[in-house]
Amino acid sequence: MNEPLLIQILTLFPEMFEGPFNHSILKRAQEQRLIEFRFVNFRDFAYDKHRMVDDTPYGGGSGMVLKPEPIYRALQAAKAVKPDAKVILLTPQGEVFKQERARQLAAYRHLILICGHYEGFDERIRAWVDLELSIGDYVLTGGELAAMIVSDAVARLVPGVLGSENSAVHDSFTENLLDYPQYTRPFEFNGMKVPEILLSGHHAQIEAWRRKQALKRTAERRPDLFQKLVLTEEDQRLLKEE
Ligand code: 6GU
Repeated sequence: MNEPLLIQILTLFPEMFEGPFNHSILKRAQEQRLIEFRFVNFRDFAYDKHRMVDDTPYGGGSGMVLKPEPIYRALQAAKAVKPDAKVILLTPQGEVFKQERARQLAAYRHLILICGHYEGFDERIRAWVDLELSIGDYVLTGGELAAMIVSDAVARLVPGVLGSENSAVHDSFTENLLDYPQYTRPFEFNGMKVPEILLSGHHAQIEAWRRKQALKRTAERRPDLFQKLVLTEEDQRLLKEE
């Protein structure tokens, strides 16, 4: 039995993670010991009598800045749990998180995610991390939601977390490609019918139809992804059909 992927999350708000991490696939993955989450509250590493984790910015200005010492100590404690951690800081200034990075992170045995909060953090924290990640071009109140998203995307790529039928092999085939349209019963609903091809039983034709729909949908909705695709001759033929 493999050791689980350990994801340690440094946060002032560990309770925020209770909902997302304790349901459905992430819950089962923890029960199966495929992944393990641990929370380190860096307030526990603030040793002054008020357990201060933030302070006013040097140079003036509004808002509070996370202090370096509690995060440094929490990080040392987290690293001691298991060697070879990849330390990741969640910040809107980081690399935009993509599937390719998720796949790379799923190969690690130990990830440490640091959630910034409030208005910002002391710049010196940056020196202790291997990677900075942002989940997109918008501003969140803190790194917690971003850490949940990164954790979820990485966890589902750990072997055994998903059923074999929806495996990561499928992902790598379809990366940069939007999903094809899916249908289930009933055949007709509110006058809208399921495409006949899906009832034909012709597996090769169904696969070709799905591939074509996925390609067309990607071209229309996400030209940025479409231009990254390496199209086969068959793909080019499908795109030229009616
Ligand atoms: Cl990682 N943190 C915050 N606060 N806002 C974000 C983000 C992270 N990624 C996108 N927006």
